[in-house]
Amino acid sequence: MNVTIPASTHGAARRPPNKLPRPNDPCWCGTSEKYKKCHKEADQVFLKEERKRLEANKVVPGEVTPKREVPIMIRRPDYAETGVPSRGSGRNVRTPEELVRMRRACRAAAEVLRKSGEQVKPGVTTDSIDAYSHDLIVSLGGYPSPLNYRGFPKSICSSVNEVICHGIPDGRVLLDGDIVNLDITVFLDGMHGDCNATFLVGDSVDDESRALVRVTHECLMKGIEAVRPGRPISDIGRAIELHADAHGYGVVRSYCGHGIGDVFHSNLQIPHYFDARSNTRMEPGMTFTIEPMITLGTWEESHWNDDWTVVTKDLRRTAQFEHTVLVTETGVEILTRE
Ligand code: HM4
Ligand code: CO
Ligand code: CO
Repeated sequence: MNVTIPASTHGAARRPPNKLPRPNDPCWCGTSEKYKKCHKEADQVFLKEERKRLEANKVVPGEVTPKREVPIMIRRPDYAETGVPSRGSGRNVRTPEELVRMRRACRAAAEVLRKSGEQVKPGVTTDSIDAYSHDLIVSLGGYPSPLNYRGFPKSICSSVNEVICHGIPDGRVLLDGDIVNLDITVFLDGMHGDCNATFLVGDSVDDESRALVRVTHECLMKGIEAVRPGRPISDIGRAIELHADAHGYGVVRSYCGHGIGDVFHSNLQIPHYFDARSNTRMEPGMTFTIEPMITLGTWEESHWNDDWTVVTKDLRRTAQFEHTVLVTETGVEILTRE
């Protein structure tokens, strides 16, 4: 027999806000009751249950396969053998000739990201996606920039659910309902092109994660729209943080966008939050990445003991999108487009 459960409001199993009221403050739910008399107890139960659920379902490291080979014909970056990248020229502005080569590297990265994203489906391992991306990059005449960069063991980064960035592709299968970020960087014609996107695995991704992925993409686009010659770098993070804040999301602080060109990561830093110290002014010819990592809960992170994998401290989900962009005379050009 079907019974209709009446829609309740007070005490309903609804997610409490990230910033909880103090006991004597009014409840977050909109009544005039004090928090301690209203949702405080229900929130404690909810959060305890959620912590248990997140702990039980967290991503665990899988088997990492041996380093893939790159044909001897393909031009490699300096760190390919040693793992130690050179400092680069220190110039943030590219010459027109460098920009021709930058465009080729960036277009290739965009193609590899799109096609690798098409491989995302339940039952597939992140290692098999790494193999696919590696082979495609090599077939385009490129070197997969992450491979052996400061000893990174794989050709792409794959970051699932609570993994913020720098996930190492491994034998874990993607599950229906996961979200996964693929971060692709291609070294081609002596230049690096860097982009990433977060993909939904299967059809049963929850609405909260779908909203996170959509808003994270909006954060990237708002950051890009803030790029203008003569303006300080801090405009970018201000635009991103404003949009994340409006949705109650966190902005990861320890990883920033970066200058990119003949080196994978140059000294130029692009924070995704407002930082008044980022007062360097954007100049036509600068190339850098914008790659906000946005979290459902806290922006604080912890690290696996593999030296690479960064996860949210509260194990809630996080998403990221990235483009490599060029500052033009009038605004911005997205380079990682096909
Ligand atoms: S290494 N992806 N990313 N990412 N590094 C292998 C795959 C990688 C990074 C990275 C985002 C921001 C900054 C960096 C970086 C130094 C400090 C050496 C310049 O490594 O800034 O590296
Ligand atoms: Co990185
Ligand atoms: Co990057």
